[in-house]
Amino acid sequence: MGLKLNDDFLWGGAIAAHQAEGAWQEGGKGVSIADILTAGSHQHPRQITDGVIEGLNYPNHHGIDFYHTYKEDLALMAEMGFKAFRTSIAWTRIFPNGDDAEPNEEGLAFYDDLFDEMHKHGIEPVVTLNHFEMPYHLVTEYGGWGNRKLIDLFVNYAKVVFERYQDKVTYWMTHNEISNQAAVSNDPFFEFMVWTNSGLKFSEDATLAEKQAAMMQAGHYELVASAKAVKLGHEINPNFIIGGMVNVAALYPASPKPADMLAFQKARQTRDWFTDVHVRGAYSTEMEAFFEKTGVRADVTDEDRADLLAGTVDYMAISYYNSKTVKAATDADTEIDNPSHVETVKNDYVKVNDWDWAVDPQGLRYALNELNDMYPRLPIMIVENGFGAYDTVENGEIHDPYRIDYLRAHVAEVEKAVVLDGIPVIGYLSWGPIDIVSAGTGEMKKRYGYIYVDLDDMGEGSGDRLRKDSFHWYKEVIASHGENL
Ligand code: P53
Repeated sequence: MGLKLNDDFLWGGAIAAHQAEGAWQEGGKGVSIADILTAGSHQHPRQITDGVIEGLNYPNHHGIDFYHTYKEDLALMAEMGFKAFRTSIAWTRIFPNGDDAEPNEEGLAFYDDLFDEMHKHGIEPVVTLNHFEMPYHLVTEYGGWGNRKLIDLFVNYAKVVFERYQDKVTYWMTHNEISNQAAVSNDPFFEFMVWTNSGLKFSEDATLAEKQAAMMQAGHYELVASAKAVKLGHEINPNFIIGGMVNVAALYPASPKPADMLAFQKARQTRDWFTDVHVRGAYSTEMEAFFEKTGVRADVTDEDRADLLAGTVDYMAISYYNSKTVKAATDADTEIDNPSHVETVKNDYVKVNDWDWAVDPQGLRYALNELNDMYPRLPIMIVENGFGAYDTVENGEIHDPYRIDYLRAHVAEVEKAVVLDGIPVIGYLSWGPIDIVSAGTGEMKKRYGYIYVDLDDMGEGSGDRLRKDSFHWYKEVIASHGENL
């Protein structure tokens, strides 16, 4: 028998609208930035196309058809005993273009039904406002989050949904994984992150410094928009619990060599500066020094600073998948002041999955302790954790011991963090409780679910839902409050 968590702990799972709903042109929905991302793979990055191009595969167009299947899908979550379920509102269902004068009633009605259905099962909705799916029109007409006007457009969208669902939703978060874009590099994955976070696309000849400046300016507007939404949300319903959301990869230095330690520390500051503004309402002194020196993030007003301070978050939502080990890029680094001076290296102490993500359960306990060291007593909700893997179906059964192993090991570390370390973790929502389209690669075959969905990378298949072995395992975990792993 293992450790046990309290009755009010929020066990459940999490998805995002663009990876699940499909129905990309139904109910008055507009085109989002996810609708022009092609399918990729571990080897080939997803392409960002100029609009939708005939003949290419855009997996988010079909998702898993959750827009039509949510009732049967939620019934399966309820069968596992879910206490909470996280999804996002597709901004483009509410404001198809992002700057429409009036919201789209059909989109609003869809989420009314979705949240009502959750409550019928006693499942608490946990809602992300902006999960990699801003209206594409805001990119083509405004230049994405590089434009200050996005602040008001976002806050207006937040106002509409806060008012509409004020009696149905308590737990909110503003931007999904806002800090993914923080580590600027020439890696194609950075291009993907800054697109999904900010709707920014760079020309071929843009320098790293230019990319960094654009990202930091956009990030600043996103943070101001988040803070204004938090303040407004509390005015609309003081009981709202509104958070920021970041990916937390546990960070380690490659060696105790002083230059590696400094590189590790700088990588951590890069990872954490968005969190810092969400929680403290101000930029860290390290970030201020960096801005000062480089002259980036030019447009920051006194009013912005006041807004940031007035809209600090009630909790932090985090995703955790892996750890990352870093070293100084060169021995000559006397002035490690830029993320590009940090190199990620393989850690021989941890294994990787088929997509080279380091599997490190203890790193989750480490990351939770570290967060509580930085922001003592701030509630933390784990809103993503899971194992992307290939599954095979044999006679209608899916045996996924590798997934159970991953989840068991991570949940055990969460329980140690809560019970033994006293970290205020309020929930554990694993990623993709039902198979969905991968964000990073656009594949269906990178599966996280307890529930198998019979669709392939081309979106072909019956769409049938099947319970994997992990389904029965997670049901028992929840029923025993985490005691039976
Ligand atoms: P996929 C990068 C780094 C960490 C998490 O990812 C990330 C990403 C972007 O892929 O994404 C989060 O589907 C994200 C989800 C996503 C999930 O992790 O690439 O919030 O939308 O599906 C898993 O395996």
